[in-house]
Amino acid sequence: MANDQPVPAWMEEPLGVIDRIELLTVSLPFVAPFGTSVATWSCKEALLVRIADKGLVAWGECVADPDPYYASETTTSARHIIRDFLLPELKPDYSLAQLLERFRRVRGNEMAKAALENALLDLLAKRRGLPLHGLLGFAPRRIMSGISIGFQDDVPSLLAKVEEAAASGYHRVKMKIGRGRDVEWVRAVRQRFPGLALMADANGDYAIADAGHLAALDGFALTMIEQPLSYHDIFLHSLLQARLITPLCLDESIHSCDDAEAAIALKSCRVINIKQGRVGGFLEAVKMARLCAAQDIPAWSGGMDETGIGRALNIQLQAAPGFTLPGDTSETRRYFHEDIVEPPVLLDKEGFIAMPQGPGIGVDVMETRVEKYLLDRELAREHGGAARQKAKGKSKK
Ligand code: OSB
Ligand code: MG
Repeated sequence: MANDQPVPAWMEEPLGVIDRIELLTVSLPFVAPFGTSVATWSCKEALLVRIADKGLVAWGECVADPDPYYASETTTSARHIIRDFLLPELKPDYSLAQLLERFRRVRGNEMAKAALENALLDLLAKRRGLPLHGLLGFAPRRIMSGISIGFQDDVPSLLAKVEEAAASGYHRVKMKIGRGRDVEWVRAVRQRFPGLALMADANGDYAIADAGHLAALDGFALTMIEQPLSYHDIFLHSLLQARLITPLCLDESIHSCDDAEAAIALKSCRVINIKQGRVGGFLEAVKMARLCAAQDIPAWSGGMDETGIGRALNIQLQAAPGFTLPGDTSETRRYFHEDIVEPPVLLDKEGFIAMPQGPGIGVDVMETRVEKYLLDRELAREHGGAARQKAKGKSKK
């Protein structure tokens, strides 16, 4: 790894022959639509990487949406990148470190890379019978919880959602904001919940010309404003941060540790939302958290409304040093009536979330439920057999 950390032995051992790799797309209906300034999603469509190897089954989840509204990658582009550019690099004599080095040739496409890297990490951890946090050498700990509340039709509905979240014990509440749905909505929540740890996420809805307008949010003691400006901007955020008292947090703009370093050096933000899927995987996310800690930048683990596979990974990740703030890790029932893993994520009496102790991601994938929500299944790699064969194509859409 970087930041001058010693490379662990398991990263340098050959990956060996892997029996079978499949790419599956599932679509799980949400309990309620999730509205943001960029899109409203009513189900979670996710690309899953399933690795079957000598009796073990390992999983990765790509955080891309089916559309390019939050980020440029999609479930379909990630499938293409994994199948046609990343999997061909996978050779039995390569170690994970060597493979990741090969992946650098593929520019961008962090979500695709993360899905495959994370599935391989799950496999490596399961081969050793260790939970992911244990593979990385981190002590288990219960993690803080946070909730991201999407747009609601009116202020009373928003207040009801916030009330419910506060009563459930979430350690902080995030509300979505956007043009025309900002100052008055935040004011209403703050007036009703004066002591609540509250933040707002704009998903890039504003321009630097809105700085004066955004300064009105300084009156509400928000813990931070997430990604007010464009999804690919770092510099203009530094101009905005200089004009606001409220700390800014970057989400969409950060794809790598280099981006984080640039943002910190430019004072574009005082907090970073680390989404392992957006930064190219678990290992880059661990590095980024370490970088943030070294620079006194609080960081937290974001979410992408993942199924239980990605959510489990986000929980394992928060054993790493540097995740000092509550993130977007919420209870399963917030998202799905039925998830594809067991057990579901639950808050304890103090609002914390336990870290699963089982091998790898630490939760069990219910394959009958994967089948139930399956849109597409493709055999991408089979040892000694034909690769790239369409094994199943259901169209439910
Ligand atoms: O901007 O953090 C975001 C969900 C999907 C895409 C982008 C974002 C979000 C969330 C919810 O805010 C995070 C979660 O609950 O997993
Ligand atoms: Mg965000």
